[in-house]
Amino acid sequence: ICRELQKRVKLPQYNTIDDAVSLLNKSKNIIVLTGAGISTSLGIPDFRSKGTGLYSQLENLGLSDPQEVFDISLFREDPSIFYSVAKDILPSSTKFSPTHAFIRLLQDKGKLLTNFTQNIDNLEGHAGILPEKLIQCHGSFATATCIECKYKVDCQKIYYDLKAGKVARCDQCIRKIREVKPGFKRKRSSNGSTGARKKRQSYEDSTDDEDEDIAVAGVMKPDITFFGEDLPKRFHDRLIDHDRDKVDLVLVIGTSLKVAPVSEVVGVLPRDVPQMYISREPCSHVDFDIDMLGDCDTIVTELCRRVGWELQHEMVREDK
Ligand code: CNA
Repeated sequence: ICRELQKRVKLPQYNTIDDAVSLLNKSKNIIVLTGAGISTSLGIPDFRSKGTGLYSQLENLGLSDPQEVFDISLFREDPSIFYSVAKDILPSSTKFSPTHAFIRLLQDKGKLLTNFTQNIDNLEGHAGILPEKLIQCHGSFATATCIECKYKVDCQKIYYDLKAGKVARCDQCIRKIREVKPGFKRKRSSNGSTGARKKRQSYEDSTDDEDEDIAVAGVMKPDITFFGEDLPKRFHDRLIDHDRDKVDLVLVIGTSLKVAPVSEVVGVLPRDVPQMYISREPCSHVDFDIDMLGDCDTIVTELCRRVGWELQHEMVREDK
């Protein structure tokens, strides 16, 4: 989308939280652009928050640039780096945050044009955002594909490997390897469990035939977009061909807007469409009309209160 990019100029008529409330009230086609900040209240770390973000935790992996964890060439070389980190982002429950519930509320009020999410935790679906209103710009953990034979599985199939930080291997590759080895027999390990199960505990340490088969089988890669990979075609099609002429308000929540091309979304939308930003830290490289800095769950709850909408969520305290 770079070709379409323009430097945004602030609209002088929108400044205050009252302006934000009136914009929410009158808008009918809102683009909500979200990032990792909307899931941190659930215990899922973001990338760049100092101290708690994943990048702060990656120094001990000896990476010169923490983004390398999501670099496709490095994944092909050594998938264990990604697998050692993925378990932290993969949600262990279907719980969603008050901010997810707020986006759902916009949908229920008929105001949500599209939720462009950079998140890969798949929690928008659990919050009830309709697939036709959701663009998962960086894919998600919902499915995984073998990097060798392209065999696709539901991520539930590799969930235990993901959660254990173990590199998941492709079942279809393993089957094929065994088909060409007719003498192969499944072995029992000394503790009575099958060799395959033993592999799940530690294929790296094992030396038996079965474990060697598994270790050379293709690696499963969750269908998230790594640096160096194209974004889904739907992202561009929806933004340029569908949303650009309809949008009447842009709401950016919980993202540092540092990852292109999603960071460029704000620059390709019509200049007269107001844009608001909700996050803990200011976003110095974009001129939003209204910046609301702080915890996003608190801010959306307050916005709902002022608009007169009831935001129902177990984490939202009702002050009478
Ligand atoms: P980021 O660069 O880490 O930025 C997150 C932003 O959210 C920062 O500006 C924080 O200050 C802010 N923030 C954190 N917590 C809150 C909060 N409670 N309230 C308000 N603001 C908060 O992450 P981005 O999303 O900008 O970067 C895009 C990457 C992150 C995408 O490629 C994702 O796939 C990737 N990611 C996703 C997840 C997830 O799916 N939950 C987790 C970690 C990383």
